[in-house]
Amino acid sequence: MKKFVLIIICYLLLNTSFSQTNYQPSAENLKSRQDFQDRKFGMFIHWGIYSLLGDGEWVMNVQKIPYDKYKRIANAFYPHDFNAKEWVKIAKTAGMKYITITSRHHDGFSMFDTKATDYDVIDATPYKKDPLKDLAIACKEEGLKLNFYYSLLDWGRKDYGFGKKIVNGKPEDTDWDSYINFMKAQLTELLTNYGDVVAGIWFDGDWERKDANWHYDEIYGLIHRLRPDVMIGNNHHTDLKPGEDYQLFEKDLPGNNSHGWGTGGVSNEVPLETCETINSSWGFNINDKGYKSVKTIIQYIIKAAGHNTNFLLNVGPQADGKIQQEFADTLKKVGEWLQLNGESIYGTRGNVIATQDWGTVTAKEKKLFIHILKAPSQDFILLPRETQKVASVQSYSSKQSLKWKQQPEGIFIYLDGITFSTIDEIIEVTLK
Ligand code: JFZ
Repeated sequence: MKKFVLIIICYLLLNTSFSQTNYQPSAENLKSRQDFQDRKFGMFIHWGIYSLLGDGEWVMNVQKIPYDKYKRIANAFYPHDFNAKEWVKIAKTAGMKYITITSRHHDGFSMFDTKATDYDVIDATPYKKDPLKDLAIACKEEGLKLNFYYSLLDWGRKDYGFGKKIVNGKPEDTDWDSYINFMKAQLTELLTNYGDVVAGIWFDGDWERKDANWHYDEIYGLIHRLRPDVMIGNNHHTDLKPGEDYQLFEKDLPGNNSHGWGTGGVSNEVPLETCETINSSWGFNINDKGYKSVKTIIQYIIKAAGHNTNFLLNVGPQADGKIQQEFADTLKKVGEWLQLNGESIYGTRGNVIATQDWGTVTAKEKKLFIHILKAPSQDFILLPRETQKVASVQSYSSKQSLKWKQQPEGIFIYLDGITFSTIDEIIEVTLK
């Protein structure tokens, strides 16, 4: 009897401590959050069998390709030019400190070795190797962290029941529990087979069925039980849910909601991340020539940092495994800028002042980095409400001292003699 009571107590304890409703992040998790914020800039990778069709990761849905036909392309997936070390080198040269890659997108195809389905890179392609394994090893070697994008939405599986009506939190006439269990099995694999280089799970697809019961309590609980340090993010475009460790934004700076997708507020409890495409597509698109300029990308990194937000820049590699040259060239130039100016980005925190017409500010210890992205109309700038006393002000590039005065309304910095660089003129303020 005593034994029985003990078992019951243990069971209750276990269950309550992993319930996500009153989720308290572990010490390891809090450490991961700091580390994540220090890393600032990451590479997003959308890569799957859809890459073969060169029309983005939504091709099956957009071109209305029946699932049974779409599945056949897996047999042609053989990325003979894939080299994880090359990808990591491109990311590292760009100054990126982590990678987030699609482990399974909405087409439901698993780009990793999974026992939970045969519709995966090992069983369904002639390649028969796990690219995520190689990537994990290469990231580990080079000091990058690896996050897995994981789609909740699945266009093909019967138990998901794409298009079915949701009744009482479940799609009608399907085995929803089976789908939830399938995801749990896969997430367990992703969190146990790739080592401690894995730092986060990036969920997507929730928005497809807002009224479904996704069993987040169990799913998030499972992740935190297996790996308390792993950060959970979810691209659901609403308020942060219990158990989530970072908040995701898509093609937008937090709070702007410029495309009207975001209905939630911006959390001030957890790290933030926003993602954007390097051209106009996530998955490889052979016709997409909308390449973003080096300037646009660098200024995005800066604005995001000023918003206390990480920037996740996407590339969609080709089906042969190559990241196209146009992307690599741009990334190299971004990396050259970060080589010179990374001190004003990595390890900093933002939200020092509200974004100004001329730019933004990042901060680290006793330093403020003023990023002037657009020459101001007057010959001075005002940093509102800085109460700490200033020790010195200088141009970051020339180290030339600048005149300043500190008044109740803020710090006035005079810009005489500054020639504005086209990307970012950095002014370094040292506080006492
Ligand atoms: C989602 C995916 O559908 C897309 O393929 C890509 O992976 C991106 C990073 O994330 O994109 C979305 C998700 C939701 C909306 C728009 C794009 N939405 O709610 O309008």
